[in-house]
Amino acid sequence: MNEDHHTETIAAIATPPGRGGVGIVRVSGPQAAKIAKAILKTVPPIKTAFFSKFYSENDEVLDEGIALFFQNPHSFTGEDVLELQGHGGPIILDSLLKQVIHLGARLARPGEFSERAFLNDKIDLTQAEAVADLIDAATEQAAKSAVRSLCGEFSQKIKLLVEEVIHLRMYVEAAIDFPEEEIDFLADKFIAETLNKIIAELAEIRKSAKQGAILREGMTVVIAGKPNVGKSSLLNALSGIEAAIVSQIAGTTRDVLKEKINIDGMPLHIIDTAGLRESEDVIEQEGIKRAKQAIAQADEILLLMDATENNLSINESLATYFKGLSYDLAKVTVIKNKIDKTKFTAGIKTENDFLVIYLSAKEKIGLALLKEHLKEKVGYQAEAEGIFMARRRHLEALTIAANHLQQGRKQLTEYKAGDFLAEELRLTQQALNEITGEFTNEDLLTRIFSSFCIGK
Ligand SMILES: Nc1nc2c(ncn2[C@@H]2O[C@H](COP(=O)(O)OP(=O)(O)OP(=O)(O)O)[C@@H](O)[C@H]2O)c(=O)[nH]1
Ligand SMILES: [Mg+2]
Repeated sequence: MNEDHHTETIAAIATPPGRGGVGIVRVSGPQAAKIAKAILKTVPPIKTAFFSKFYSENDEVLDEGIALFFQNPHSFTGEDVLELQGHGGPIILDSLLKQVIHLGARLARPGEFSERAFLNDKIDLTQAEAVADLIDAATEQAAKSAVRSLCGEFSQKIKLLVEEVIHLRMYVEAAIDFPEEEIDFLADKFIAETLNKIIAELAEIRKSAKQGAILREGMTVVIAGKPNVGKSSLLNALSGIEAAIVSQIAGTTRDVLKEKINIDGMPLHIIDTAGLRESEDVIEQEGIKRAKQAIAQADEILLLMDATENNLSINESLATYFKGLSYDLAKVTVIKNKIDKTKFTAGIKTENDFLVIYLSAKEKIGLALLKEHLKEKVGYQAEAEGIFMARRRHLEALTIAANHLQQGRKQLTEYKAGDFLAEELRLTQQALNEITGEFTNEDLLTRIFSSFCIGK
């Protein structure tokens, strides 16, 4: 972070653009009091609604309204903060902002108020992210979980876990310092038990965080398979609109098509792709290349097959169509489509260790089964309490932490290697600290805060 940030005073219009009853200009930094004095002719009493005229530099009245002054460190950013609540017209607010900038503030970057709050230890990173998530929340449940994160529920859980990891790490490191006692020390049940307890707690947190991420971002479900099996028909059936072109010509879809759907409040991004086959057509080749990229990045993969045909087995199909692709087999659900033209009825079966759903995209038979399956697979619970808003970045850090703990357990139980266990615990701690921002690089901070809106 550039150190100047702390000495510069920043300002922005904090209310949305357009007309409204009230419009707010927010100012934060060491010059806030001086700016208040120029615009209001006095510094308002701290944390008190102060009705006043807002003056321009030539003593013209720009507007009148409520001014609020917060003195550092007792403000959102931890700095002196001035809020001018005037009337919500774009021209008035612009001229007020211009005046504030003329008096020595500069325009805030997106998320800069939250960034300062973070840098001044008023909030941690998950809380700062929750501010943005709350503003962006698209459903009531998403908003509720963002509030939980904002109030620090998520961070608190992470911090407690970090405490436990540190405690265990110190215990193990103490053992390493006395090598002659190490063997016995590692056989000590306390270490194994504590480690298992931490692993179980982390698993719980991951479950809740995953729910939060599902709500916030929506999982990506890719429909893939050879041409003409009904991929685009399935996208249309799930989204309820004729989003994709359907035809009996193999190779109809070339682009990657994305539709956002909602199953009982669970957002999902459904992606239709070009049929996978060897093709001489350059456009189709490009479509297939993009289809493969989508498959590699998918959270869930629906391998679509034509139930009226019976040439390739599931394993052969995967080997043929997903050749050269890296994907997780656990993500794959097989769909046998077009059952209306067969003797099959809608249903879910297990075949060769794969879940297979029989349905008809065209006749809309068995779609409810697929939707239920997706909810279950993603682990979505519409009524779950205690979910906190989480982002992909948090899930990734939690996964890294979990992997280090597993490695640590292996070092302990299989190799009796205390020093390696200690190292795994250190890496676990580091991954967890990245979530709250105790240990975070600057790039990440810039990325996070620049996605915020201005005035936050
Ligand atoms: N009878 C029947 N026909 C279907 C069903 N689903 C799709 N079709 C038909 O199968 C043909 C191909 O459907 P699409 O949805 O275009 O197939 P696709 O997999 O997207 O094909 P490409 O984009 O070429 O890869 C069309 O004629 C559809 O009407 C189904 O459930 N039953
Ligand atoms: Mg298609």
